[in-house]
Formats: sequence, structure tokens, C-alpha cells
Amino acid sequence: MARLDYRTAGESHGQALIALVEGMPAGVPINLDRVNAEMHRRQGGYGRGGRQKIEQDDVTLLSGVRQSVTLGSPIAIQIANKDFRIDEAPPVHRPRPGHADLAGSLKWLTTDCRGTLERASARETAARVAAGAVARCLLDTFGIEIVGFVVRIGKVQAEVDPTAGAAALRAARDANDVYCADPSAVEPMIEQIKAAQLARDTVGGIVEVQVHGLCPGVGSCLRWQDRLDGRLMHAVGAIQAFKGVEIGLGFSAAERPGSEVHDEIDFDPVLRDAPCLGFRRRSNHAGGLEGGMSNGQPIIVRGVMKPISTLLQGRASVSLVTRRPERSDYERSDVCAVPAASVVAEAVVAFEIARAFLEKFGGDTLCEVRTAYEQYLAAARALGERAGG
Ligand code: EPS
Repeated sequence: MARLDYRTAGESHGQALIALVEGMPAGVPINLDRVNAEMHRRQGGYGRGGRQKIEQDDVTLLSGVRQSVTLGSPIAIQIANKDFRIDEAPPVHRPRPGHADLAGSLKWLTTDCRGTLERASARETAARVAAGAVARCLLDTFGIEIVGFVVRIGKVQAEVDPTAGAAALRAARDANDVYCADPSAVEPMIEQIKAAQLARDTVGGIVEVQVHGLCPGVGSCLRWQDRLDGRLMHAVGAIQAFKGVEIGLGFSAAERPGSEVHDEIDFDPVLRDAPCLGFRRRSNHAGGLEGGMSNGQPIIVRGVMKPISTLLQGRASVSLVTRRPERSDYERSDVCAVPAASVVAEAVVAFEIARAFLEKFGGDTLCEVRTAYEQYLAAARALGERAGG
């Protein structure tokens, strides 16, 4: 049985983007409207450029699904590019600092950055969102909810209620164009983006993803490769333009003594059926992960996105043909893609959670996965009840 995994293919102005998802059990209902809703959310957000006015990122499921239910076979997903002009697109000789242009041209021994930028472009994230949205169809059936939102744009920081549930966070986020769950930060964030646009500049930010409803014990401390915290950091850190990832308190844990970091434990039988199985924590500084495993608390992952490297004002660069100083090339781009990146982060986290979930509970069919899951929960709830623990 294949491990849940996916690959992507496609260039920004090629014919299409492709995601190939392997290892999904048979019997998972796929809600295409829900998948497309995520695709459209990725295309939106205040600060996007002209490309999204051209594209309509609906997915076509080419294989692996019959009558809206997975077959267990590989799922090939296609997103057609309307702006398909890769053969006519002009060469790019003046690399943009911060983009893949220079490093890629030196790597593939060419003076034309086009060959690199077509694949390095964040357009590829459309395929990751498609794969993540399909993986979420599995998580949905187990009540595992994932919500991503923007917590910072430029100098504006949002404050999010640490006790808010997934539904409340999602409702607050969906009520504005910067996908922020703090209504008071929305206007100042939009002002940051407008100011960057006026200055022919770009602006970055921070996104947060929370996972609610995941039981303990997903991931493992036995092999470093299986630690769920490291896997989530890899998935989020591998999004285009991401430069740092943290879990729970993250980098701010360095300033605190241990007594202000580690989440104290008590047991409340009323919460026996909750994801924490009754083991309540007085805080969630660990961001739901201890020892590389879920602990039943919400998982909290944040990632920082640098400002987009395509600046209307250009940056000092050189021509790869003449090696003389030139301003960097301008390619149509976004002023701020942090809202879109929150959708991508949500998708890659969802995929990683689904993969780790299937490693613990996996089977060929959804029915087998559910049986393993319920057996585990019953055994975990019974812990300590037999022979005095
Ligand atoms: C993007 C599509 C791209 C860019 C952007 C994201 O389309 P185009 O280059 O045709 O305008 O708008 O890519 C980048 C920010 C980048 O640095 O490459 C998309 O669909 O998300």
C-alpha cells in the first residue's frame, strides 16, 4: 500500500499544473465544490496582481475518483493555465534579487532566467492547494478541522483569541480580504499593502495554521523522519518565499524560563470524549506537539513570508549577457500574496496531517481506517481504568 504522498508538475505559463496524489484509501467522498472553493480562495486576497484576473483555477480530476468517491488508485489533478504562452514568453536576462533567477541560471548554465522562474513561480502552489484540499476530504470525515489565517502584514500584528475554535476563526477570517481572524487589524493591514503599492514596493507577513480535533499519538518520536513537528516545518518552510517556521511559542520560548513554557496537565473526565481524551492542559505553548507527536491540543504552526521579490521599482542587478549593471527585470506580480499564502500553508499542513494520520490508522479503505481509529480511541480512553492503571 502506497504511503500518502503527492508530486506536482507544471510551469507558470505552461499548459497546466498537475498534482498526483498517491496513497489515499478507497471510499473517501471527494467534494469537488469544496476543493474548488480552496482554489478560488488561493487566487484571492487583497494585494494580488493581474494574473488572477486571467485564471479560473477549477480542478479537473483525471483519475482515481469514481462517482465522487476515491478508488484507492492515484488521483491525478489538473489545473489548466489560461495564460499558456511559455514558448512566446520573453527571455529574462536581468535577475531579480530574492527570486530564483540568478541561482537557477547559474545552476542550469543559461543566461535566460525564464527557464528557472517558470517553475520557481508561486503559481505552482495551486497544485499544492489542490492536493491539500483532496487530503482534507479524508480529514473531514474524522472531524479534523484545519484553519489558516494571516497574523501579520508588514508592521501590523493581529491578536487572535487563543481559546477561539476553528469555526469562529474561519468565520472571522472569511469576513475580510486579507484573510485575518482579527477584525481590528484588517484596515491597517490593507493600508500596509496600499502603501507598498504606492511606493512600487512589496510587503510580506506571517500566517498561522491551526489543526483542531486531532487525537494524540499522530507522528512519532522513534525516528527523526517521523516527528510531526519537523514534518510540518518542512512542509510550511518549503512554500515559495517562506523564511521561517515556528510551532506554538516558537522563537519566543527562548526568552522564558521553563516554568512559563511547559503546559501543565490535569485530568477532567468531562473531556474524556474530546481530542485530549480528558488530559486537559492549562495552556498550549507547545502548539499541540510534544516529542514529535500530537498531544490532543490544537496544533499551531506559523510561517513568515518575505516580501515578493518582483518589485515594480526594480533592484540593482546585472545583465547576465553583458555582466554590466542594470535594474532587475519586472514580471507581472503581486504586491502582497500573504493572504494567498495562508491558503497554501493550510493545504500543506492538511496534507502532512493526513499522511501522519494514515501512518497510524491506515488501510486500503476508509472503513478500515475508521475501525483502526475507533479501536485506538477506545483503548486510549480505557488507559488507567483497568487494575488501577
Ligand atoms: C502566481 C502566479 C504568477 C505570479 C505569482 C503567483 O503569475 P504571473 O507570473 O503570470 O503574474 O503572479 O508568482 C510569484 C509571486 C512569483 O514570485 O513567481 C499564482 O498563481 O499564485
